[in-house]
Amino acid sequence: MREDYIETEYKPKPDELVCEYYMEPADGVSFEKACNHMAGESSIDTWSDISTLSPEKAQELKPHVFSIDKERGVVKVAYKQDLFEIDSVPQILSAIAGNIMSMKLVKNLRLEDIAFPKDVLNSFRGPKYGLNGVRDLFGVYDRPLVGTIVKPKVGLSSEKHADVAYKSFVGGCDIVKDDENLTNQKFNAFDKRVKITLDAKEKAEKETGERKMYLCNITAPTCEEMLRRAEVINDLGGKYVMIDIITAGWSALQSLREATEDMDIAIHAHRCMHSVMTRNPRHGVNMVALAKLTRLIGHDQLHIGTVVGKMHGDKDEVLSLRDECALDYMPANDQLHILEQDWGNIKPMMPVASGGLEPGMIPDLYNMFGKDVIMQFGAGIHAHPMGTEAGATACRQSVEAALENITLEEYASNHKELQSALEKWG
Ligand code: CAP
Ligand code: MG
Repeated sequence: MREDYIETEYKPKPDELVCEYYMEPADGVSFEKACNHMAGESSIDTWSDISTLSPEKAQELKPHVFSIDKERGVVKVAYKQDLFEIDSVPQILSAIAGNIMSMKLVKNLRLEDIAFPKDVLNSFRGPKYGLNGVRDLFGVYDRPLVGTIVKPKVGLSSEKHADVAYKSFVGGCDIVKDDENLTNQKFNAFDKRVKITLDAKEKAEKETGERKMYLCNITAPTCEEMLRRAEVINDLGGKYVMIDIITAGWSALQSLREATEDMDIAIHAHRCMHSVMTRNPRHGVNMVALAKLTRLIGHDQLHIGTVVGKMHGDKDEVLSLRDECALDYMPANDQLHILEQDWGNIKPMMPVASGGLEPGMIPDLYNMFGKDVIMQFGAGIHAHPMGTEAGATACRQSVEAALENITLEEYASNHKELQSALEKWG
């Protein structure tokens, strides 16, 4: 190990990818040693002296640890883009969040953020629709979009699934989404479910005069099958797919984005299992980094958390995620471990707030996120005392109240669905 990667005077160059890490060395290991090994092992070095790489080449490709804050455990590293296959998220992650996470030399290590240089940005498509394209799909510009996840996650027949979707749509949902556990099971096979749920969507569109979208889960055992499922949806006139980004894997996400370039299909990114990596504030990968990779690849919308609902994620974290999804330029924020990112031509994604939401939370969500968000309700619609349709209606009523700045209690006095929701959830 060369152990000369620390250069705090160094200024990152435009052809370098910058990573911010949180670092805790193991007992008895100096901060500097841990930083050197982390930078070396993620690029051109290993645990003992090697002479296979010429000194000239090592000089050209070596990483630079250009910022160290021992007190806060914050380290920044600049990596030459030539170290990477710049259009491969799996390869980039194998380097910057790979074996270094397992080294005994570190007690804890967390990849907080990645800033992509222009050449990396330009080698990805980014979202095809993005935030504004999603709005165009619905023709809705002046309010948050309301979605639901059919519940329970698994167990319903395809017919029952389509019926719950229909009731959600006519009640007021813009979006109906499959749950993450539902793919292609015996009780609710993919091909049948897509067909009859899209039929239910069309029926509801005719009856309500609103554009509706069905986000069918195409997560599959192989990329081939995942893409077949996307094509089935496209052939049936569906406009959306949902994919589970962590369990499907980054190659699947890149393959899907490539394939949808020739289809009229938007991509909804569901992130279950992310907390295995993101929840521990001292180790793993910050969700912000995963969100940026998802945007780079080109998914149109991503779950970001809610603050008020059932999932972990404080306001700082959720709003950072929202900004990283939705802004064209992200300013650096040292306290929040955010690196500066100019997104160039990569479109913004639509953020999705989901997890333990019910109609009474909508004003708080609206205050936090404004109108550029999809608010998604599972049990908060299907557990409504008057049923699914009324649950969806209660959500739309609550959105109206929030937009008009009327208290929910007042609005509920002549809107019985909202009244019933407030009685149940308080
Ligand atoms: C929500 C949900 C979503 C989570 C994902 C669930 O259902 O369908 O998958 O929101 O979490 O299965 O829990 P409810 P996140 O509305 O009934 O809670 O958005 O944090 O990724
Ligand atoms: Mg779910």
